[in-house]
Amino acid sequence: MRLSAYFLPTMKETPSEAQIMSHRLMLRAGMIRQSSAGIYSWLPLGLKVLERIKTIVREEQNRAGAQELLMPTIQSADLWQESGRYDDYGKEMLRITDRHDRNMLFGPTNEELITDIFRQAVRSYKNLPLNLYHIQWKFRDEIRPRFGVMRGREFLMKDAYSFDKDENAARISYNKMFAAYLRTFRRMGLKAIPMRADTGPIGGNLSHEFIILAETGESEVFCHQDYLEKDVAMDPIEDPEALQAYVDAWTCLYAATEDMHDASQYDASVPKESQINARGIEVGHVFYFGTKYSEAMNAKVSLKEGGEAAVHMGSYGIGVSRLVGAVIEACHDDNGIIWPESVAPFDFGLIKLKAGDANLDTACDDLYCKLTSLGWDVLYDDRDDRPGAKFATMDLIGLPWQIILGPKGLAAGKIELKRRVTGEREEISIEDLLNRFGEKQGGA
Ligand code: 5CA
Repeated sequence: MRLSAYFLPTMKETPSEAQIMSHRLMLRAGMIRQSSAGIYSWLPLGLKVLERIKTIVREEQNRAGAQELLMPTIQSADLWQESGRYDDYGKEMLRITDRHDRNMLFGPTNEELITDIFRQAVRSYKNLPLNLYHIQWKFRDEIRPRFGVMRGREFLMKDAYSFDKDENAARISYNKMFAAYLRTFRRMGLKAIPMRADTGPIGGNLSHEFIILAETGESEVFCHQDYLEKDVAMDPIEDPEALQAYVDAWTCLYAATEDMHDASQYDASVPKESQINARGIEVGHVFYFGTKYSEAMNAKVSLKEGGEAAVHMGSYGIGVSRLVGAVIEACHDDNGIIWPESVAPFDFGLIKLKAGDANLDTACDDLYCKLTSLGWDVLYDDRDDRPGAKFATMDLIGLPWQIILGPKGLAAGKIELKRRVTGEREEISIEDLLNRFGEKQGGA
């Protein structure tokens, strides 16, 4: 993409309404614009990051055996009346009436709708286990939307729902999602810690929040410092016992959110020097709630041993749009964003230092074409602007690699390659650059 033609409305000034770094940087880097409180438009650069995060989430859900579908944003109130949550959900639910005066709502979550889809189609234990997910916009009329996309009113969520014949089988589904979540966040360059958590309006008694430690996080959390070094298994673990052992190894240390923090257990079981009391961002939340919805909504399957029983369910959320902010909170410096390669909106920023130099134009255009044809996504700053302004824009938008090419370098056959995360610079020939990066490899 040529920057001269790209819609990238960056801002030099720090927007006064933004209190935390990720919100400021998303506005300044031209990623989002607020349309009303807690509701945002995603501009091209922001949308690219959102899409890359979605892709990682989707790949890991599929790898864990979940199947993607797409449910609507607008739901009928009837199903929520059946589960009893229509009244319980209170003012956070955006209620709508259609032209026939029917009660509708903008979905804050989808337990009811998915249970309805399930009960219409599945009657037998033979069709289990089943895990269905979608990546869809949600609306929650938060009292205090803030911090940009971190606590929005409209936000993008991945929500998965598992159906199993009994509690043991449901535990396997829970564990699979648990392991998939660790992999998902790791692929985005994040260190997420699973913490025992309250279940709130979703219900149930087994639940973990996945938390990224950050000073600006909204949750107060407590954990053993060994979590900071713990390894994530990147390959799915198929054997249920091995999977349970893996989850146990992750949860045997103490980690809990404020709501669940049991001071005596923490103080007794974790040596003082290993205790971390910090703030964090909740990027995912998994729940096992048994038959709460299946009983209320009569979602039953026939059993092998005869008779029938309500299915055991869990739900598994990832804050997809929140993650864009969370990655920035974890990866930035004074000059701007520092994207991990896996979620960066472009792989390279190519800076042409001078406009109106025919040789330089040809060399830059040629390098841009070559990198692009090798599969790399390149943002080519071909504008007629000061070098200082170009450097500042590239640092602000945080692409992993900057390639800087000017008339002097070209005469010596060299480009400058800068790595955004370390600031390291090196001079190499165009040929060496192309050999070093080669073709872009896809996937994990
Ligand atoms: N039905 C369950 C699991 S699918 C559920 O709704 N869980 S949740 O309420 O914990 O939300 C899932 C994830 O969505 C959270 O972990 C968080 O990362 C994200 N999220 C929740 N509320 C917001 C919000 N107001 N703005 C941005 N992201 C949010």
